[in-house]
Amino acid sequence: TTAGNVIKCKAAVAWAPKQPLSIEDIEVAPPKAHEVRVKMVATGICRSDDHVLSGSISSVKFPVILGHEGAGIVESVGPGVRNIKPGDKVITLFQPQCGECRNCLDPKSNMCLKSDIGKHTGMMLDNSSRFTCKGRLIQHFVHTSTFTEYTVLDEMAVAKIQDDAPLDKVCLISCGFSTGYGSALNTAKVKQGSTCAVFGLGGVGLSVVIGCKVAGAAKIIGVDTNSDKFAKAKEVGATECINPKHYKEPIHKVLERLTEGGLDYSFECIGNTSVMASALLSTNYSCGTSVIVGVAPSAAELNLNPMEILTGRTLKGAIFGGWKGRDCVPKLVADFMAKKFELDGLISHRLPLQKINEGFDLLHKGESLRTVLYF
Ligand code: COD
Ligand code: ZN
Ligand code: ZN
Repeated sequence: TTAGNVIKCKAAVAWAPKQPLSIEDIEVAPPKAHEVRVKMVATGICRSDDHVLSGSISSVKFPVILGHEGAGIVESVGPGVRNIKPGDKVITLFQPQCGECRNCLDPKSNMCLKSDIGKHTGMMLDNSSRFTCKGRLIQHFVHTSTFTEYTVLDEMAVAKIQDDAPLDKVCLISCGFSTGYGSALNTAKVKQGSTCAVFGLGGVGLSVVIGCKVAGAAKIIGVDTNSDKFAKAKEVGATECINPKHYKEPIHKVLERLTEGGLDYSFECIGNTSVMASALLSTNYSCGTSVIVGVAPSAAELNLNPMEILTGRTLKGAIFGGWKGRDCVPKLVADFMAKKFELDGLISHRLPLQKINEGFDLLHKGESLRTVLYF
């Protein structure tokens, strides 16, 4: 039995920014109080992992085990863990839910104050690490670290899911899918019969399209400067797609015409502040709602004429689609199992952990929607 003992296993370690990951033998300490050790089964590669690797999130300390879109099986639990036991299937939560802080207690918020996003302590809640490699301490990443055969998670960062869920698919519920889907359902609260536009048709944008479709939107317009993205967008629910490069006039004018006075909802899934402004302008001046989903460069600022809001528009945003992880992720998995939505269309590649650098190359080349790593 491995419970209570250090586990030696393989992990993809990021020793320094701007370098390929390196597959190493690491040691994973047993879980302490209110912690869970998980054998990873599948993990997606997300753009945020790449942002860290490229050095653009400078507060993350190295060496670190990245990865935050994971699903696995509980190997052992530390003292005090009540609702999770060895053998349970779980999804990792980079946006944790401690259940006790001011934001966890507010039904409108999912921004648990114990989250490590932005702070990047790189540690478990007790301020220590469970990973070592070649005698060196290795940092955790946003309470998850999924690019390893075994990881240790604080209980607040673990969602227990049903036993029959396919982990190689539902791992996407851990980040990319839920971020887009929740932006439509929770943040915008898209209504039946409404008109929507989704700017940026990558994996996150497609998940917004799926959310708009599930909400019963009448029009879902995909907007992308790369027309190669349109076929997949239509496959998952876009009713039409437009390429801003094909028009002389600004894209918000085109959308205003297509929707007779502006959209009910728009979503920016790129991380470009000028697109954020045009997404806002393309909504109805009085009753439109625009949601920021993409993460802009940290120094970027949004340029708006206040009159665009004064007339009644709403501008919103959310991390992780507004979902409270431990409460909502099991329900999202149940909805997937009940075929409310599909995830297959979002997975473009599957690779073993050993080929993780190929997965990042596919991301850089724009060839992948989501690469899922298996163990
Ligand atoms: N106009 C229209 N389309 C454009 C433009 C433009 N000016 N520029 C680029 N695009 C298109 C590209 O052709 C591409 O199809 C799409 O926009 C962007 O897609 P990807 O594949 O680069 O990005 P995704 O879908 O993987 O999404 C990642 C985001 C860009 C949304 C990124 O900001 C993100 O990961 N956001 C998640 C927010 C979050 O909560 N993160 C927290 C944990 S990760
Ligand atoms: Zn992510
Ligand atoms: Zn909390």
